[in-house]
Amino acid sequence: MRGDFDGDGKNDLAVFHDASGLWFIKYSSTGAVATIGYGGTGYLPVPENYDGDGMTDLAVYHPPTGLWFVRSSLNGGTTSELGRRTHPHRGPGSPGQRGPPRVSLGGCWSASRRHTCR
Ligand SMILES: [Ca+2]
Ligand SMILES: [Ca+2]
Repeated sequence: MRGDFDGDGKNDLAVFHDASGLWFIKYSSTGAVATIGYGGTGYLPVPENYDGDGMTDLAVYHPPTGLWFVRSSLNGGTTSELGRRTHPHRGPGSPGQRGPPRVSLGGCWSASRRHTCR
């Protein structure tokens, strides 16, 4: 699993151990490994940035009950929600920066007529 839990723009390595409900997250900013108890047996890890602050939030989904638990990186508070397992991708997304590549023409360009360039 990967996510940017510390918000430095780089992915952090994360492992969820469901038997103990422990998350092991290696923060890319410091290299330190954090151990956080969240979830447990039968829970699926679904980390995502749910609150839109740029940092991935710890989140687990419990299929038997259909409950989601999201721990906001903003205030550390847990939100639980009943819902189906659909990936709630609702972030702003990146608009992308596509466009024609900028090519320098060197200030000299001729289409059909002959030009002398120096
Ligand atoms: Ca990071
Ligand atoms: Ca967040």
